[in-house]
Amino acid sequence: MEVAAALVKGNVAAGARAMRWLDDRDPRGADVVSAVIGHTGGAHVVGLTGPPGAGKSTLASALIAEARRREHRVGVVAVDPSSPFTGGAILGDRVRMARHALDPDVFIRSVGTRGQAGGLSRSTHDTCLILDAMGYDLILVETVGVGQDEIEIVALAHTTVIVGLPGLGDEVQAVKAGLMEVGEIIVINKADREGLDHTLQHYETMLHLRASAQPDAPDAWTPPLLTAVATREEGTAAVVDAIEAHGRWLRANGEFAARSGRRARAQAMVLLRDRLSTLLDQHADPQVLAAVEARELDVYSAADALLAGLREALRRG
Ligand SMILES: Nc1nc2c(ncn2[C@@H]2O[C@H](COP(=O)(O)OP(=O)(O)OP(=O)(O)O)[C@@H](O)[C@H]2O)c(=O)[nH]1
Ligand SMILES: [Mg+2]
Repeated sequence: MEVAAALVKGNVAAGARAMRWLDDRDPRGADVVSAVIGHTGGAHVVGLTGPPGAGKSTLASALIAEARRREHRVGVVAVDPSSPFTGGAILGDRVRMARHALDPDVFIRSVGTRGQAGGLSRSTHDTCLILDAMGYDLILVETVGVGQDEIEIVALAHTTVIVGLPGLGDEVQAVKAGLMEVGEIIVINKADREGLDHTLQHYETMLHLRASAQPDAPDAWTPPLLTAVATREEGTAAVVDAIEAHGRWLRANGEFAARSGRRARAQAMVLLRDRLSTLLDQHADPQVLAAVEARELDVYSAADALLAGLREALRRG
């Protein structure tokens, strides 16, 4: 298959086409995935998450610059959680990373939901897979840490970087949303702003509480607490150091492959649910539905009848 062969050689147009097919649910997308799967598994997927405006895109741009100096090839996935409303944010993402637009070793893509349940994680996963096959060895996934969908996405990365900022407010929300439990590297960005010491103390306490809640393991990962001024690229080399260190830790513990495996497994379930939902729409017996609507049949019996109908349809192929 031409597109698959070209994209594993790093051809950008072929990669973009495969991503579009996957977005459009064009069956050629699935063919590409099955053709390139043997070329995947090498990329280190890093989730960057935190409250709106924390400086995630600016930080991503600085991390790209540093990672390029270290000869990484970098893919970036900017996740757009609520498509109709985030035109501005995505535009901001593009602007902040624009200086890398002409670098062939950097590939930046935005993904949205298109209104489908699970659509966000599906598009993110598909995009990461294609980037991985294209030979991008470091993939940054930027999400706003607000919704459950986004938390699920970051939980599936190899490494999760929480981006906080001085001043209490939104980042407390992020902590409440359970992000703190999944963060492996904490970066307080906008360290040039007031209230840094207070915020650092707050995060130190959180990390301390988290560490004491976990059983002692000699080889456990201790999340570093870093500060950065992304606009001036200050502290950003240390963030790349931490990402690389976490990558080494994951590989040394067999966790790298384990996390990739869990991600693939979760993705298979997402696809299965997606297909079942299509099947349900196709095979839901209109007579049963009409009977429920007319209140001739209760909803529980209706669900049983619809499921029996679906089983029968599946048996017939
Ligand atoms: N003072 C200061 N401003 C910064 C820093 N990093 C980013 N900014 C500014 O903060 C604003 C938001 O930055 P973004 O990188 O768009 O933040 P974001 O987290 O990607 O925002 P969303 O994607 O909309 O959630 C921009 O005006 C940046 O220039 C920093 O370290 N210090
Ligand atoms: Mg952004």
